[in-house]
Amino acid sequence: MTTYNPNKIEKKWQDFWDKNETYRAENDSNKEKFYALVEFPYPSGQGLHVGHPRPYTALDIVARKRRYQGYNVLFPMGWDAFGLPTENFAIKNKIHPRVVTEENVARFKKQLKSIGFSFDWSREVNTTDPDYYKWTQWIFLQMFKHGLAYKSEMPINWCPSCKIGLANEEVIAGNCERCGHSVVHKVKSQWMLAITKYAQRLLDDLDDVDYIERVKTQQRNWIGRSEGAEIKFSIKDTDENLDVFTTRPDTIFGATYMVVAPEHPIIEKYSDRIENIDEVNNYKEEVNKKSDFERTELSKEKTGIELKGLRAINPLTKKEIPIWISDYVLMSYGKGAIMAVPAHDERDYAFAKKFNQQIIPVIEGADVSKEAVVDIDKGIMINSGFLNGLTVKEAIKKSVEELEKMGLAHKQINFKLRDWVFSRQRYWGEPIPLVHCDHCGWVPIDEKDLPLVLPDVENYEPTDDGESPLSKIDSWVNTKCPKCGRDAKRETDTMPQWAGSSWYFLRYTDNKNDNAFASKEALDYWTPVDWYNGGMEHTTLHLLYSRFWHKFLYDIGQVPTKEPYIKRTSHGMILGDNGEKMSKSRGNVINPDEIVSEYGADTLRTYEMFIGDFEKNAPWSDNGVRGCRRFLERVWNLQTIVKEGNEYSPEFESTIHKTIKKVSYDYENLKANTAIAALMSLLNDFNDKGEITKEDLRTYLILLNPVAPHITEEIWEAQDLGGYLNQVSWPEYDESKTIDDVIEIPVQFNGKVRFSIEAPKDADKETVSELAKKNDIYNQYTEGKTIVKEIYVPGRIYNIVVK
Ligand code: ANZ
Ligand code: ZN
Repeated sequence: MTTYNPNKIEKKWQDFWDKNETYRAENDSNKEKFYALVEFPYPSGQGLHVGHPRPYTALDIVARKRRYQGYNVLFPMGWDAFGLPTENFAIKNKIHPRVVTEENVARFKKQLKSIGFSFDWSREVNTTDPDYYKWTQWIFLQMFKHGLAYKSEMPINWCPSCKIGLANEEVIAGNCERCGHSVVHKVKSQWMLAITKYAQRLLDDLDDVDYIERVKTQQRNWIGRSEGAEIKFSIKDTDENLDVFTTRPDTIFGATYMVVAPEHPIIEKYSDRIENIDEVNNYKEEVNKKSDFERTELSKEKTGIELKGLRAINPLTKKEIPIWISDYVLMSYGKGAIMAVPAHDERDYAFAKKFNQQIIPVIEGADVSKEAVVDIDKGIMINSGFLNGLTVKEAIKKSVEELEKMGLAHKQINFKLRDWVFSRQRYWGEPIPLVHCDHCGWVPIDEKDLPLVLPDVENYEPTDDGESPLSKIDSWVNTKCPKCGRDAKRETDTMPQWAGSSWYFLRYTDNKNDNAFASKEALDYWTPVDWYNGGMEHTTLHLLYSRFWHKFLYDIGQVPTKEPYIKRTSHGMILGDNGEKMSKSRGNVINPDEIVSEYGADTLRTYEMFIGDFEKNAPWSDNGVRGCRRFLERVWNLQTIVKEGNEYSPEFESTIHKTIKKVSYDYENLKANTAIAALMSLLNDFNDKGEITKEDLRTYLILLNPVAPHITEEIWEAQDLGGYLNQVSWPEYDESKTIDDVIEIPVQFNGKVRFSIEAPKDADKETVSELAKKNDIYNQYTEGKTIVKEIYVPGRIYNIVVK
């Protein structure tokens, strides 16, 4: 027997799988389908990161296992290749971004292939390919035609360094997600997508999908539905009302002043009445430099200016109260103005303390001498006129009812979610296929003229006025109106990187189709995606955006399901060996190529699965890598102790059945780490005995194969275990053989024993319940009834109370 040489065998099997198209998914198949999806990478100049193989291996394991279980598996890969880093590299090095992209894609592909993922490469997609972005543009045009794309002058998040507008989701703690520069506000005319029209559905339909809880929670918070009321406060000596949004109309008797956002229009409107208008304008200028994040941080020192000369009237107390401006009130939320209730709101409290505003508690027992009392849901109203004595819930209802009668309030539901800023003043993105005609306005280009191909330019840098470099190509900009034929100008903004990734999983189902983004048959068969794994950082970006696009496509009859993904899971990061995030500047980056060439792809895969709980961050450890390599060497050496035999060795039988059960469960639950541990333990048992049968080895290799596909195929072939490992069926286990000490447990219905089951001595209630359900008699006693209670006295009796 030769020694274990991964460099040789891994290349051999990768070529074999390629040549035989082993992992090709068939569109016409009567097998049950399984669509596993991992987020396609951005092909950066740095090459593959060791973080990439972690989720890819985890789903590769599931994909391989499902194939052995008889599923027709689609496990595709592609490139999310538009975007800034490539463009910035192109600018710096004077190379066309297309060339940069091609080189990066080639490198990434080679790297992914060297790790032996079972991707169906025949379905590869690339968002920068005109045959692909033709359909990105097509979908955008449908949105435009349905009124979901509109142009708006609005204050946007502007990164002065990248010279682009950013979506809220791209601003992290006040800084540009890409370059880290702090983001300012700038008014610019931008294309917007009306994702807010889908806010309620994006929220509601989370109930129907199987996403891990933290993903659902993040999306819910981001959508941020809040129920409350809009209330009108009048401005003294004017006909003007100041509208506020509040979730706590019950506290209105405690509203002792008002705050409007510095951008609020009343300032301009009444500038001649505001005595300190210069001071106010200075303050506005300061605020403009801050991000929403900085403005609304709870802990930050409150600032503000009173609008001297303007007073509001509290509609219920009829008292005159001052109006302030402060940056903690955002123009973009609610009405851009609040009634401040310092006794029961932390920010109002801090503000009132600093600027000496009156604090009136309206909840019984609230001690507001030191801080706001915000936990007020259970209190009784005081200091509140006709609301006194009511509970908060009653007071909310009553206050709105009264104000409604006076024509001063109505119920209102607000969302935090904002429309999506969809234009970028950059080169390396999909051109927006619209033309502006002075006569007809914005006109879509004819669908038969798609794709609208990105023209070559000489210089990719954005212009100093922030326009896209496309705006400098007159021959591109000047065109004819598709509607009336007069002179017109093309839109020169491009789409954000999130465009192409909002629908890529649909293209995989039928990636060469010229007539549609995918055929109806392909979509009917493959969608929705059964399992999508991706980074938590995409939860409120890509994941939300693609759900929105999908719902739109569903509404216009282009896809068969409301939701794109049945299940969503998320992985933790792989950190440097010092526990910090891997980065060049920290000098802790591990190059996957080096691990593959030194230890082998199977070791890299095994290690990244063994590294820890999938959903948690885990630090890299060279020792851990070596340990996994040694494990695989010991697997290799099993070849020295194998003898003929088409049955399990009697002493291993029970352990093998248990291992099949455990490994099958673990792979499906992203617990490859504990599956590998079980396989290590079984290996020890094999070595302790010093002899195994071919059947022992067969099952062992199949179980390990999804994690370490190359070494297992090679041993399979070398030991002549029959055909190719990649053609086998997943091993079955016999439940009874996984049970050690079996005891008999009587099963009662409403106190009468009806049958008994055999269960493990230490079985828990779930196991006993599962076993009981397998008995036909169980159905007789439960059919058409509800189970009110289940009592399991361990080892003695299982009683079910039905009604
Ligand atoms: C009075 C009040 C009393 C409030 C109280 C809260 C507690 P959510 O749940 O996030 O929707 N608010 C409204 N518009 C605002 C804006 N543009 N910028 C900053 N704050 C704004 O929060 C709604 C609450 O946030 C509203 O209810 C309002 O303060 C404030 F004991 O009104 B509340
Ligand atoms: Zn026209």
